[in-house]
Amino acid sequence: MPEPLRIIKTACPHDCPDACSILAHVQGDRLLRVEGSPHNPYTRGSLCRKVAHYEERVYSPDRVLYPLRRIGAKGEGKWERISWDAAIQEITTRWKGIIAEYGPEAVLPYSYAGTMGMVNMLACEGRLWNRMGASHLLRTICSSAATEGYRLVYGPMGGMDPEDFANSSLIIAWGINLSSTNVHLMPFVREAQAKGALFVVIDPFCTRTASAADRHIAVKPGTDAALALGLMHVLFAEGLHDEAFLEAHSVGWKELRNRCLQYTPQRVEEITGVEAETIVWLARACAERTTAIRLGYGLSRTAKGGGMVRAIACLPAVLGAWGKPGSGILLSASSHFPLRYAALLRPDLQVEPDSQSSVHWGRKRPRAINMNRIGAALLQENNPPVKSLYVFNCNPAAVAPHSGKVRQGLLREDLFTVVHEQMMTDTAQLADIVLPATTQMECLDLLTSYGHLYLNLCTPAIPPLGEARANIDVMNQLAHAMGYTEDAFQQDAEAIIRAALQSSSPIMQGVTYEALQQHGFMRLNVPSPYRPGADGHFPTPSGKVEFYSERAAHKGYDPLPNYEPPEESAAANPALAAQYPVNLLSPAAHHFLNSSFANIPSLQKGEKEPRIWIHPQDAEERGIEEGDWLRVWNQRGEVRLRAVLSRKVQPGVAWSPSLWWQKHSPQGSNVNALTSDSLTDMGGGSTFHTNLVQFERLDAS
Ligand SMILES: Nc1nc2c(c(=O)[nH]1)N[C@H]1C(S)=C(S)[C@@H](COP(=O)(O)OP(=O)(O)OC[C@H]3O[C@@H](n4cnc5c(=O)[nH]c(N)nc54)[C@H](O)[C@@H]3O)O[C@H]1N2
Ligand SMILES: Nc1nc2c(c(=O)[nH]1)N[C@H]1C(S)=C(S)[C@@H](COP(=O)(O)OP(=O)(O)OC[C@H]3O[C@@H](n4cnc5c(=O)[nH]c(N)nc54)[C@H](O)[C@@H]3O)O[C@H]1N2
Ligand SMILES: [Mo]
Repeated sequence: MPEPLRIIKTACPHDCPDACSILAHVQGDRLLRVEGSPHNPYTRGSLCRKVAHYEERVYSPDRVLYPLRRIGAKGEGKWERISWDAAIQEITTRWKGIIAEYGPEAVLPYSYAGTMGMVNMLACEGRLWNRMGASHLLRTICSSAATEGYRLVYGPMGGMDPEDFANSSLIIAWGINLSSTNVHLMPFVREAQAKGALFVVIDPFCTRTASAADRHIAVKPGTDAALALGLMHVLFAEGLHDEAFLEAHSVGWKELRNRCLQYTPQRVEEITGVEAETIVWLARACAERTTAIRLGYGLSRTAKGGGMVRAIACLPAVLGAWGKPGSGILLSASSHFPLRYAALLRPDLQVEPDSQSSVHWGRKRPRAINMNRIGAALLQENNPPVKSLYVFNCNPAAVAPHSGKVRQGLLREDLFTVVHEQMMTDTAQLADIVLPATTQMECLDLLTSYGHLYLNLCTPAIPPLGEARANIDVMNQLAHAMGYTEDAFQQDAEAIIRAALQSSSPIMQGVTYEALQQHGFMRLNVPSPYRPGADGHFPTPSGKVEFYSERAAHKGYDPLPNYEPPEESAAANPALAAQYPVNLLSPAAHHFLNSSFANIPSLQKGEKEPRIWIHPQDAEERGIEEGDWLRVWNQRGEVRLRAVLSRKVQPGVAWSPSLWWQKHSPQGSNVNALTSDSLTDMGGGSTFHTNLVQFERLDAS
């Protein structure tokens, strides 16, 4: 008798705004297939290309199934299998030695959002490391610039309900490639379009999303703040602003109006490459229609990315759009979820560094290390040096900028690196100890979302493969072996989820562990559609929308939104641009999720090869033809990419969907060999898209 088929309600915790509800089909211990849950009103039963065949990832030959200890040279790929007990013993013995000699800050946890589970991401970022007094990682690689820019204007206010986009008559996807990175919003865009809405995409590249839009506005990279100020110039000049709203609910709108005087459509055309007529047209359309802006994190990964987001974020307020049907802006929904975050992170476990060891570094709090500067930190920090790195939920060798430095740092003989991973990634390859991690099909977790208003419970569908363990279980074991006896380290995933759900907020009313188990997902207890900002209150210090910001002035920023060119651009550094004349963008690939899925053969087939889109004019100047292999380089490094000649990209701009693993890339380098580890204007964010390069045919030199 074959074992009966079971269907388990679970969800996708990968780093994506859509956080889909999933039905997992299981027979015995085997995951047969997954399908989107038809019951979730936002994700509506469909799954993206990447997750639709999740069984390929779960049973990938790259899965790490047992703890491994390095036996060859670093990076050589020679391992011996060891037991979990031996691994935990070895790691904690090394840590105790390092802590005795250098203090706990010589240990650095390094993680991002491989899973976005509240337990296996968030709880694992706090607890153990707080108790240890380890160095604190600033998790800035993705959203910190955008978050800071947005919050200067609105404070921590969640954006529009994505389901309300169906009620818009103008939708602007600004610096976001919805058809690849937020696919479940597209049906709502289509629904609006069917009712007569206009769909506009603002992106330097004609993406899949732009190809499906009514209008594509090809802005020059890094200039969107000027475009936003130009649009507001037209709104103010033509009296299309909502003066009653601005008077009652904002600070500094007249100062903003004065600032916008400098941004005439003609001047903005010169800066952005967008025709003055288009700017006037779009401003008027925004005023005439109910306008929803879906603002991407993508565009904020530029040197002035925080300022760009800040300027764009002002638009719906100038229009008086908040609280009206189908109107407003959505950058992130995260702030809508009022969980008890302290129950996850446990900041109360924090100890002062001094009390931990004889080594005194003169600080009250553990030192902070920006994750974008991991290469520099590994090579240069000496107060104390980073002696041990514990990596989970992240693949820094492939995803962090200026990867030449990152690799050099990871190759340090005296660095003790532990990588807890599902796959033998580029980073795991460089570890001293690799620990096997469960996938979401094998462990329990709770999910919020940065793109919608539903909580999901990830329920394990199958037992862990091999000896894989969930992050939280490993953290607890490490804590015990370190001799930490606090109750926190006795809590398993379920106990932590229950604690996080104990919120007094009315928005969480009825959302219990049992209810989540029963339904799989639950909407926050808010009206449908939910219209934040409708009460005219904004969670800033003044309670109003802040165009003029004292907080910004206090931090040393311009108190008003403004446009500045990135330092690494033709406008600011013509000498550098003469040497490296092309701005290379390396945004999300359709078939990969950052570097996740980039080892799955069927998805590699979709992405074909590491490629670069260049304009025919740039190709002709260099004698390049379609399909040629190119050498692409700058002062930071060099990569090989296959040329695609296309007018989808502007002259002087190139586009390379990311990220391939280093080990699958020609000469072992992906685009991050070229990207810069300098930080954004605010938020300490990454600047992947501010990246001047030169290229030639591979056989040209
Ligand atoms: N398929 C897929 N989905 C993903 C991901 C993935 O890797 N693959 N990654 C996930 C993660 S971690 C995140 S943070 C999100 C990111 O999702 P998005 O916010 O969509 O980020 P990107 O694709 O990096 O960039 C979006 C667009 O910004 C454009 N862009 C670059 N510079 C500028 C600029 O100066 N101005 C303007 N207007 N546009 C600019 C790029 O051309 C690109 O088309 O997606 C998530 N979803
Ligand atoms: N050039 C360029 N670089 C970029 C970007 C870009 O647009 N261009 N995008 C940037 C952005 S937006 C982001 S968010 C970062 C993302 O960078 P990362 O956070 O490193 O994301 P991934 O590459 O998806 O790698 C996540 C890893 O976590 C592992 N993992 C998943 N679940 C678990 C788990 O439960 N436990 C453990 N231990 N491991 C798990 C996966 O197998 C995977 O190897 O990359 C950044 N890098
Ligand atoms: Mo991200």
